[in-house]
Amino acid sequence: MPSFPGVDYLDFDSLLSDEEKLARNTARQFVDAEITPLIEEYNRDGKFPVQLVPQMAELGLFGASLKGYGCAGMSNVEYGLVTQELERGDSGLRSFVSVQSALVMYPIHAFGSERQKEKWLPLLQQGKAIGCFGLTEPQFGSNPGGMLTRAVKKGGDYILNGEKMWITSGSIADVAVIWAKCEDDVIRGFLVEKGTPGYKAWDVHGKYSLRASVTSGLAMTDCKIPAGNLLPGVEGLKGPLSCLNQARYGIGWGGIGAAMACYDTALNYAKQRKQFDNKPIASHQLVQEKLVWMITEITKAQFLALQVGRLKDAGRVHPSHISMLKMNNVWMARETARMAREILGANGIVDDYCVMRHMNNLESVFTYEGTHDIHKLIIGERITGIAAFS
Ligand code: TGC
Ligand code: FAD
Repeated sequence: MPSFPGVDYLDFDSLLSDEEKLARNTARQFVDAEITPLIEEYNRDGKFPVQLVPQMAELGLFGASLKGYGCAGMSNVEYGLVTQELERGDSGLRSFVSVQSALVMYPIHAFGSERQKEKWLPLLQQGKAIGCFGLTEPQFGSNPGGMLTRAVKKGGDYILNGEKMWITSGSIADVAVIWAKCEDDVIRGFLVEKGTPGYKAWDVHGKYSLRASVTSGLAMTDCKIPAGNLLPGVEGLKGPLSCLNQARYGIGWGGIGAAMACYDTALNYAKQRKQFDNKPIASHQLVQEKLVWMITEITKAQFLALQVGRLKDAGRVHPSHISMLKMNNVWMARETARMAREILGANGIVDDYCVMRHMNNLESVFTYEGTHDIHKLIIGERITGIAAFS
């Protein structure tokens, strides 16, 4: 049995099926046994625990909500509960799984040729190949439609030139899903394999956030890609944005996991730490106020995630619903981590406890996959009909 007790103030579990609870508990057990004991060391050293990849594959965590090609075929709610648990361990581990599943396997599954699917999906599912997703560029983050990366058709090949930045798993990836503008100015996706002449990856150093995750830059200089590596099933910005819907959904659940870890740590600490008349700090109203805020927001976030998951499983979700989930739950987790840090006092700043690691990680999560404010604007457009991006 997993050692983490969960956070369930309003009998959330009663809304889950046995299969959903099993998926969550399996991931919970994996996190408690394999991630929690080593994550502080890997975070301190700035290393991704790559040795966990085969175990994650064995548990069916890669491409978990896809069907066929060896994938687990989980429901969206099951997949969400898995990403919740992974992020309770560390946002970097959840990032790895999100990228592999939602940003690499999903586009190949949804938009790839049968040959591309048969070649890559089993390898990616088994963790024998690692993938990355190159959309962001040094000058184009929130506005990926402005990208400068170009793909020019030459005989039976495409020639790619450009640079991608802030790419999770970039330098360890065997295959990169690269989004580039073609001669007709339409964005298309390409599979670029490690070792292709003219393709280079390097790591970003000096990160205070997501230290247990690989973040890279990618450069393509006259990089020749066979035309068979073009993803034939999609054209335009809706290609990469469809992938982001899948990843943002998992992140919305992930925020709950990071918040649960911080709340649980702060609650236990507050009950044990004594100040003034040998009383636990949990006996003070100002400390209780923080703990109550946390559990209330975690509880609201759970119901939001479950409803978005149920809509997604029913085929009724809109991207702006997923924006609300990502925006609210990551904000909630970031605030929870900061409050937990306060409750731990000086102990909150060292890695004997998980809270400052989560707090720092959540700065990246707040920014990637659409910043908090970009999601506000997506929801704003949905309710007013007016786009306010530019
Ligand atoms: P816009 O004109 O609104 O749309 C262009 C076309 O795309 C369609 N579309 C979508 N399709 C599917 N899903 C969505 N969520 C979609 N949103 C829009 C739209 O219907 C249109 O289709 P069509 O057929 O008419 O052409 O595009 P815009 O240029 O105005 O941009 C809108 C905006 C700002 C919302 C979008 O660019 C955006 O979401 N920006 C944020 C960028 C972002 O999230 N980047 C993430 C990079 S990947 C990453 O961070 C990975 S971190 C991974 C990890 O480690 O976990
Ligand atoms: P900018 O777009 O420059 O935004 C800066 C600020 O301006 C933000 O606060 C933003 O909200 C605000 N802003 C921008 N436009 C508007 C507007 N219209 N109205 C109001 N405010 C606005 N990308 C990938 O493609 N693949 C990956 O695997 C990947 N992994 C990442 C991993 C990490 C650790 C990080 C930190 C980032 C990753 N990214 C990845 C990139 C990420 O998606 C971008 O950082 C994000 O989209 C924001 O872009 P930017 O950093 O260029 O910020």
